[in-house]
Amino acid sequence: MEIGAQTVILGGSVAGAGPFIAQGAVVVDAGRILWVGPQADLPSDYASWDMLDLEGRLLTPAFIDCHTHIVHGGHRAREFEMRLEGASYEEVARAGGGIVSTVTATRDADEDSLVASALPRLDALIGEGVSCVEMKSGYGLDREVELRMLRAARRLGDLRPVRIRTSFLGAHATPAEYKGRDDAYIDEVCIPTLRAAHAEGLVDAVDGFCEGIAFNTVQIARVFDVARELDLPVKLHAEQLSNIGGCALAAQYGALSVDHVEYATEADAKLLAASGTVAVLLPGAFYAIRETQMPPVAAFRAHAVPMALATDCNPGTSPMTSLLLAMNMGCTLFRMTPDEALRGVTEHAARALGLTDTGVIAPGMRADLAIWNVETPAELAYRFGFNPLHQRIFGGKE
Ligand code: DI6
Ligand code: FE
Repeated sequence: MEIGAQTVILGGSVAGAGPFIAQGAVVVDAGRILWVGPQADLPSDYASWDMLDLEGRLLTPAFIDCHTHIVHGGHRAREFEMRLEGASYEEVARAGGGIVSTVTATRDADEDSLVASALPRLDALIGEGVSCVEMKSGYGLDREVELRMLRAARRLGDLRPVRIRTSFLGAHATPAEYKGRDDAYIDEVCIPTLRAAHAEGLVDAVDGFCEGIAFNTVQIARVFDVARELDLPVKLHAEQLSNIGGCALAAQYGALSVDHVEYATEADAKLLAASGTVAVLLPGAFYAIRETQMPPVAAFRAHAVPMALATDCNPGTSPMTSLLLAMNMGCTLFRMTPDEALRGVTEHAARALGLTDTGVIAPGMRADLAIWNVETPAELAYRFGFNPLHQRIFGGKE
């Protein structure tokens, strides 16, 4: 199916435009959505425009993967085997594996090979209707390689029709050369590198890993203070393995999102609701490390905390490149509804990135759309290991 600059999409159902529309129409003009509603109400002015017939298919906003570490060197299949032999994620990390082993592999990779190794992962996401991918640094942990990762992320956006948002994650782990000197790492490397990356236009948001095996709230706050000074939004890996106050800190800084949040409490949910922070649930990591603590989905729901879903695509705890699978896991493992899962990879994922022009089908929004070989939104979350994408539309183009 061809799509012209001025096109009316009709003949199927539409989700992600407010209430589900069983027989809907969407008018696209120059890459933007001009009109959406029931087909029966379509204004006659558009009668002469190009038509794209859904032939009964479902139209949704294109998907957004709002949390990935897709740029990285190497893989950690050996660590996977170690965990199968009984080691925990924390034990592997303390034994010099974990994040730090990917740091070695990433430092050994030049920019071209970082781009080349990330491309198939990015293509897998795009092949499932993804129009926007967040990518973090955090496996360089020195100035040169953190910048290299962010430059590679930007280049990926030039190589493919996809929007890239970058997050600076210098506060991901302390590298071997600073072992035992976490504060010195934050002050001497992380913060100056953030300033340099920002000066080069490489940073859309600032992230951190707030955890017993990573950084405490005082250290993260020092990084967030610099983000504030640079007028950059913040987000935080919080409450993944324990609760050390990450959500409360993030809420205090008006964070776009807190991510993982298995160990968040109802009190955290209240704070997040008040600060308008999105809870990004990452069921791939939950599954891969066989976590048993469930994120407080009922509390998030009760307090109207928006929930997003993402792949957390990374070589250690979530070597996953499927948002459709994340949707299924969000429902099966976390008891989200299929409707919450769909909003989690569209509307709320956009919000977790601070994007206001995508993620919903509404007049004025970018025409980032996905057409699926299914009849109902629930089918997207229900199957797993199956890709029903028919066509992806990015900024009004196929
Ligand atoms: N939490 C995660 O799940 C990833 N990073 C983080 O802060 C794991 C990263 C890794 O193990 O390489
Ligand atoms: Fe992560």
